[in-house]
Amino acid sequence: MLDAYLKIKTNIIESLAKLEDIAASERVKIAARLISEKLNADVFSLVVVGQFKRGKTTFINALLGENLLPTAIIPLTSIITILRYGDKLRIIAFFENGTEKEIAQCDLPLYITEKFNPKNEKGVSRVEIVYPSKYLKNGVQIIDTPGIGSVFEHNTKITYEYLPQADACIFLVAVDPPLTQVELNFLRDLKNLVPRTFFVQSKIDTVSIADREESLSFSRNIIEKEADCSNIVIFPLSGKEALEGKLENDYQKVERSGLSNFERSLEKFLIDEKGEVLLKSAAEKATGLINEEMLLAELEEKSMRLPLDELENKIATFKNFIRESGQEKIDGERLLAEEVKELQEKILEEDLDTLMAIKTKELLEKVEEFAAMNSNENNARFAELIGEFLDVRIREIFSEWRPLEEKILKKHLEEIFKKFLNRMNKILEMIIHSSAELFGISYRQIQMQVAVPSEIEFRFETMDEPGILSAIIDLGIKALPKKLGHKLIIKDAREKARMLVGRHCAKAGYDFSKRMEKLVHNYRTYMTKTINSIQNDVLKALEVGTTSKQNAAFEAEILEKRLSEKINVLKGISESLQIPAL
Ligand SMILES: Nc1nc2c(ncn2[C@@H]2O[C@H](COP(=O)(O)OP(=O)(O)OP(=O)(O)O)[C@@H](O)[C@H]2O)c(=O)[nH]1
Ligand SMILES: [Mg+2]
Repeated sequence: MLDAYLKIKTNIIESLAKLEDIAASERVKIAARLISEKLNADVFSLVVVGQFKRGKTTFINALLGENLLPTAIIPLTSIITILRYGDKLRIIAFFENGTEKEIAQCDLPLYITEKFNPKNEKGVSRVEIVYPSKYLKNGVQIIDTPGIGSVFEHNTKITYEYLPQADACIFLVAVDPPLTQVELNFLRDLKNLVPRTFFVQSKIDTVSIADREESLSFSRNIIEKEADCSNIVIFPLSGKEALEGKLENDYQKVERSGLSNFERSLEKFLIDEKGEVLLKSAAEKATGLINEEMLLAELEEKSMRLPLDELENKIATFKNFIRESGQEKIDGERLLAEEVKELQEKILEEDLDTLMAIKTKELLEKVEEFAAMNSNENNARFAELIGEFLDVRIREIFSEWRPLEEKILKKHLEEIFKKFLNRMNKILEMIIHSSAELFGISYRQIQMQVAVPSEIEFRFETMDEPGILSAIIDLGIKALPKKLGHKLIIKDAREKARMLVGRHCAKAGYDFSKRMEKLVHNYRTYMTKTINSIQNDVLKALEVGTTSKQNAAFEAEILEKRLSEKINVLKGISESLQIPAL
């Protein structure tokens, strides 16, 4: 499985290793290693989600072909369980207090199930299973999540919190009952959080073919309406039968179970969409580096052949050109700073103002509703309940808003960075072009691909401080008559609601701005450093010519021979990097 993908990936990694070996420029060496490491460590998180008891864990076992994870009739999985590749089975539990512990397979249920670790009393933050499955070999991680919508609300929360890390989701719905309201709500959230979702209809072995068809078309209609799309594919399958089939080596059973059909689509997706983007960008970056190294080698070769006075003249012209391009760099950096400032002032601040106005109004209304529903409580309890209510709502407001705003800002930043990258690449192009022209060698395009916008890491990190509002009431209110007490408490709660929305907006604004500034600074520094280093590499290559002229003729001959060999090797690597269409 995924053979084509792996072959191309290995080829790129091997080409990069060869390049690293022969490159003269330290920067090219480092860049080649980084591309290779990234490609190697490439992690693609495929997260399996759905309402409780839809057969998620059974489905993962079926994909792996082994009864690895515990399943049950009662709501079971309670901890994020990450499966990744390794030579032999190893299970590591990570705890909330920062410690970790290797555990035996038979002990797995003690850590990841609601039954043996109720309300996560063991404080497990995640469990990682290293497992030698072909499926996990290409950097794909499969993640089992607790089911949503069961009586164990903390399970739903855990899954929601993990969703932003998903590269793609597999959403399991059942054949019976077909799509529920809980699932529909979940689907709405998924749309905003996960780039790609596969739909699986599980447990098809439990109903007749006619019922299966009816259920499938019911779910499809609803999902299509919700997703506003007319060609949703839902894979009907039986995880149970697929697993049995794999365990018994009965491949007809696996085929009948519907799993093979799903596996083929998943494989296609991992190659066509995930793989293609990833491999192409790595190959392009590698080709850029080869071109750079080739240019330097050709410049060296040329500089050795030119008479000294002519060479010195050309070096002086080139230095002059570098000085002139300095102003362009400064202009580009100024524009970048201005555009990011505008993003902060025009988008982020306006979004925060809107959020504050809408959410304050909404929250005040909800406080009134909540108060009316709890009018029978005594003052102390009433205050406590309202306090808790505000706590929960504030948390909800900002945890819903943050990822959405993050997406908006990221999109704008990507555009700004893209423009900056283009400007910087133009400067680089001029430098390269002028040196190639000056020395009469063929011009090769060299583009800075580093830190392209898709790699922008932009995650809002600050968490809410816990228990923002523990006491809303001062003790004196306890003794007042209920009506008056409630009135004062509501007044206090309304003020706190306003203050809290305001305070959280300000905090979010500050955090987002700081992170953006840091990103921009890193991006700009990296680009400028890269341009400077390329200029220096070119100059160094040219100066080889001046020093070689002081050497004995036979030494120069050896050097020239070595250079032309190197150019041939680089050409070979470049040719092997042509990626066939996947
Ligand atoms: N007949 C049949 N039963 C299945 C199938 N898949 C799962 N089951 C059964 O359904 C029950 C729940 O399966 P799990 O895989 O634990 O479900 P889950 O979605 O992981 O459940 P939670 O972790 O609690 O959310 C178990 O008793 C499974 O044996 C299937 O394809 N067919
Ligand atoms: Mg499960």
